[in-house]
Amino acid sequence: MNTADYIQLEEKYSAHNYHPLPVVLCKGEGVWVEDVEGRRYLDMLSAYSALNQGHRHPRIIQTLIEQANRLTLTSRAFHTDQLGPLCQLLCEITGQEQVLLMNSGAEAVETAIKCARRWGYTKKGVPPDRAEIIVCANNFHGRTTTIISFSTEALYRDGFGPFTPGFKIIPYDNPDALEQAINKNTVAFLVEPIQGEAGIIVPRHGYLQRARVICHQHNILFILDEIQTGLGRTGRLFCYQYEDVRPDVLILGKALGGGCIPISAVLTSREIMSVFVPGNHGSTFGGNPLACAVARTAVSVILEEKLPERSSELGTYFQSRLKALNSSKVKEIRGRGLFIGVELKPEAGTAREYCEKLLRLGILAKDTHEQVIRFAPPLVITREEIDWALERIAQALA
Ligand code: IF1
Repeated sequence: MNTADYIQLEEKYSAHNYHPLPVVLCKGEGVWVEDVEGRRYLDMLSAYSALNQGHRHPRIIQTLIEQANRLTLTSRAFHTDQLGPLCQLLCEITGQEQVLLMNSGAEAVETAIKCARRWGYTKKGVPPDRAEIIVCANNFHGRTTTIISFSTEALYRDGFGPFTPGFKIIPYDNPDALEQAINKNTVAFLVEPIQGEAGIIVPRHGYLQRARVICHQHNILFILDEIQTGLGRTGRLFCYQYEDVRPDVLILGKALGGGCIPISAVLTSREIMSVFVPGNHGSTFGGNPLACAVARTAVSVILEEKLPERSSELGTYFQSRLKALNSSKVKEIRGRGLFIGVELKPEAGTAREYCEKLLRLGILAKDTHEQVIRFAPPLVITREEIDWALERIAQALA
């Protein structure tokens, strides 16, 4: 079968909830992937930052195989020798006290929402069923019915109601709006440190710090969704470290699974986590030993290979070289570390067209919001590989 055959098969038998670029991948190693025709591509999407360690990192695959040969799944009806060590490691690197493991990012966000609501009722004294959570316009936190209830993107919501109440939407990067939106029933502020799907929107420096202080003053939980920005992507282990603030509740996912297995986590204090008691929350696969083992190696690869530092250094280099292209097609280049958005001028055409051009030149990148090309390669990328990409990006933007 060739590219057209595989695409046709997907068209026929897979739901059409995506519009992938026309390439059929079958192999990956490091920053490179190969399609069924034997063509090679530099992956500059990294599965939306789930591949920070690159494709099939040897240490991660070794752990995967070893653990697969020992124990894969028990459910949480029993203890395992993998859950505790991972939770300990995650607490050590975040300064949090306890962890609740789930599978997907959306599930972890749901878990954080449930945590905040129950904290509001049991610790803050909010009257039953009145808890409110403040979120930002243009957020992306996942696709469950509750999470899309507070999305501002029609595409994610249309036809999926009725929606879950209890959310208040304010503009992003606006601490005054946060302060004004708070009332006695507010239990939390849920926010991305950089808005990814919205088009790599970097808030002004000091935003997180101010939001953190406001949350503290009003006794509401400051919840950071670092599912995409976390684990090295933006040039720090966690994006919040740019402002030296620690969230009350931290949500991780994506790269925690080392690019090969879904696993997500909610981290918080012992006090806040105590809202969860046996039976009131859980998941069959959450915290399974296979995912825990992989996550432990996934994190230690990030630390030992200094991937946040790499992201910072190479991200600065990549961004400055992109700016130096001085392309007349480009309106703005922004981002932090290797989390970069190139916004095209409306008259230059859509980002999708440029991603198709880049694909033909051997680069995988993905458009977001019509006009933004997102560049977020695995953090193991080298300067030479960035130079290789830049030549082709220059061609595409010429
Ligand atoms: C898709 C976007 C990125 C996330 C943040 C939670 C989740 C995500 C900050 C949910 C997931 C993914 C989902 C993926 C595409 C991708 C995405 F374009 F849709 F918005 F990365 F920018 N919080 N983002 O970015 O995590 O449940 O998916 O594990 O196709 O929906 P999940």
